[in-house]
This record gives sequence, structure tokens and C-alpha cells, in this order.
Amino acid sequence: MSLILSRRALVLGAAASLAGCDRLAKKEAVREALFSAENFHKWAQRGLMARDAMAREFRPDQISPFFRPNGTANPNTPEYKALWRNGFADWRLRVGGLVERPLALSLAQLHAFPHREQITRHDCVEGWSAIGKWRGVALKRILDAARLRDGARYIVFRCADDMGDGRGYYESIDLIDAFHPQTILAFALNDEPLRVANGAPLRLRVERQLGYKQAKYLMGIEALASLEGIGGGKGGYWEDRAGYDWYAGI
Ligand SMILES: Nc1nc2c(c(=O)[nH]1)N[C@H]1C(S)=C(S)[C@@H](COP(=O)(O)O)O[C@H]1N2
Ligand SMILES: [Mo]
Repeated sequence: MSLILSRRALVLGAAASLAGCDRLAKKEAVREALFSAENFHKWAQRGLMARDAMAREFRPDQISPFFRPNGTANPNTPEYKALWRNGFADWRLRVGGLVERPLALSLAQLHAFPHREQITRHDCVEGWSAIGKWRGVALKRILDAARLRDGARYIVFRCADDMGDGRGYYESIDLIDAFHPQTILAFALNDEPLRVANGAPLRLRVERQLGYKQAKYLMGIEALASLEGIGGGKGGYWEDRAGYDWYAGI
């Protein structure tokens, strides 16, 4: 899927849900008819603009001296410990679901993609913030390499920490956030490889949203048509467990 096509699909998807005609929008013929309506196009553009806006970026001298860890500070499972002991040489990011080309990427392979760096503020619902400099690979590049299939609407992130209830931490975002230029899979914080406390070896940064969306200890990402049947069905660990908003926009 080219950038143009996927952005076009996003515009259609966003506007179709606004109009409450999700089901209809799935039919290609109807999509085309909708897309050609002049007013519709303007309206779709306006709707997208807000979601497409960039999160604020900060100067290097504004970086917090310490990026406080929160939630799991070490998954401590036998599987994770084995990966850690080996410097994550055997770790792979599995990319699957509705993709043409499932991937299993090593850290070295991720490093070979072009990098993006951004200094952003992380806001946790518990009432603290920290500014950090993240380096990683734009999620878009990974999704383009795996080639999303047509029905894909969400990206789910699976984490290594099991949260003690047999169900792991997980999170999910829609394709608007997935293709946002500041949405990256980060392997470095403040010019150092991500520490275990902050999500080693890889974590999500989805900068327009709150802290709990920033999934740490990534093991896999999946493209899905729906979030039904994933975890408790609400799209994330805290969404399932405490009723936090799925879209945690800041
Ligand atoms: N896998 C995993 N990801 C997670 C969490 C967690 O417990 N497990 N906690 C979330 C919350 S509530 C916050 S505020 C941030 C904290 O990131 P930090 O530990 O780097 O500060 O990670 C988020 N991602
Ligand atoms: Mo948080």
C-alpha cells in the first residue's frame, strides 16, 4: 500500500465513522461515491487535521534528568530474563495479523531502518510528566515493510510483562496514530539503549496520547480488523481493567 493510498483510506475511514456509516464504507463502490462528493472531502480533511497535528517537541536542555519508570519496571518472566541475559540478541519483534508479509525483526534489523529522534513530554494519568529524547523507527516503515492488508484498522502491541493475571500488558491504536510521523518504536532514550525499567529492548511512543498507551517490552505487533476478543475487548490493559479511555489524547 503506498503512502497516498493509505492516507486516502484513512481519510475515508475517519469520515465514514464520523458519519456513522462504517458498514457502508466497507463497500468499495460506496467509498468511491463518498470520496467524490466535494463537501465530504473538505469535511474529511478537517476531521483529520486535528488527529494529524504534531505533539510538541522540546529542546535538549529541557530533557528531564531522570525519566521515572512506572508500571512494570522489569517483566521478570523466565522468557524475558533469558532474552535480557543475552543482550536481546535472540529477541524478535513479530509483526503479523492482517499483513501480506509477516516479519520477525531482530534489533539489528530494526537498527538498519532509518531512525527518527524526538524530544517529547510523557504525561502519566497518575499526575507526573517527564521529557525524554526518544530514538527509534517510525511504525509506518515497519507497517509498509509488512504491507497491511485491506481490512486492517487497528494495530495491537503485545508486551513481555504478564501482569500477574496470566494476561499480558497490551495496547492498541488506530491507523491514524499508527501512520503519524511521531509514532515510533523506540530503542533508545536520551542517547542510551533503552533500559529495562523504561521498556527494553523496544517500546511504543505514540506522542499524542497519555502514558499508558506507551507500551513497553514489545514482543509483537498485529494488524487487526477489530479489537473484539483481544484481551478484555477494550483495546488495552488499563482500558480493560480500570475503564481508562481507549483514545487517551492529550
Ligand atoms: N508493558 C508495559 N507497558 C507500559 C506499562 C506497563 O506496566 N507495562 N505502564 C504504562 C504506564 S501507566 C506508563 S506511565 C508508562 C511508563 O513508562 P516509563 O516506565 O518509561 O516511565 O509505560 C506504560 N507502558
Ligand atoms: Mo501511566
